[in-house]
Amino acid sequence: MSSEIIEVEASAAASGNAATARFRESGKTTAVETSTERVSLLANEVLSAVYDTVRRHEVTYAEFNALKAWLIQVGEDGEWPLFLDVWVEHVIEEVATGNREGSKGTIEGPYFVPDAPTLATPGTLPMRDDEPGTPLLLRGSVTGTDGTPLAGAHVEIWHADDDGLYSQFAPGLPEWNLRGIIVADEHGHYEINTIQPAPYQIPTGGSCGNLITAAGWHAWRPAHLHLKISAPGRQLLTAQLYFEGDSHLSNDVASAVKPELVLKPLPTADGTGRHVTYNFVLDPA
Ligand code: MBD
Ligand code: FE
Repeated sequence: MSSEIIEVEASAAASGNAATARFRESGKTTAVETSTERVSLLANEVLSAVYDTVRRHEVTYAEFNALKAWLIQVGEDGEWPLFLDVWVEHVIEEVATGNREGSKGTIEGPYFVPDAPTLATPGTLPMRDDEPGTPLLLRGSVTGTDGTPLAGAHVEIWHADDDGLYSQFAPGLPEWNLRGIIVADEHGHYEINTIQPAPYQIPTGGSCGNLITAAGWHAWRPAHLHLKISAPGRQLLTAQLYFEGDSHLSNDVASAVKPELVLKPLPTADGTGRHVTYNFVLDPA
């Protein structure tokens, strides 16, 4: 496994620009097939909502110009992925997955990187020798909604470290720190050793932070693990798991918490870490 240190400058613009570059590389923009009628309908409805707001609240030229300057800044900071994932993705995810019977998922967010190292189960995520944080053992099963154990399912996990930093989006971290793909065994069981992530503030030094400050909001997300669970013939499940007792469960800036996604870890027998079981159920493709 590579221990290359990826140098990313420690600023909101640097993490924003890294997220923008990752999005451009992701290929997510290539398969859009939307009719002119639908583009017109959606654009007109969004613009109508803007006109309503302007009329209802008598928005001034000064406010209009502040908006223009702010939108320009969002692009310069590379924060369109951050803005859209924090304030819009949750409703896209709700609509996209509303008819599923299997496990609940939630938003992906801006910090996924494909092609993480693959590990057999039980596996330990790549981490530094002195990685700070409480050890966490996450294990469970992956089955279909029909109850079939999904042998060889992929449990992909990525999360922030004890300082709330994601590898490849913050300076000085090994390339794949706290990122990996665990391959479930022949019974569909998986077991991952990692550390518990810290409560997390979205970057505050850029335009999204400016909006939060100007509006008197806060930048916190509850501590979370990001996951993508996949198996042939099943729908991809993109999820996050949270921790009972976190004070930001009820006021996540990204509105991405669901009660089904809250873990209740127990102390390990030796008292040094925590363990928890979580089972994933995948809908048919
Ligand atoms: C994150 O880590 C995150 O998960 C989301 C949704 C937005 C910003 C940073
Ligand atoms: Fe995150």
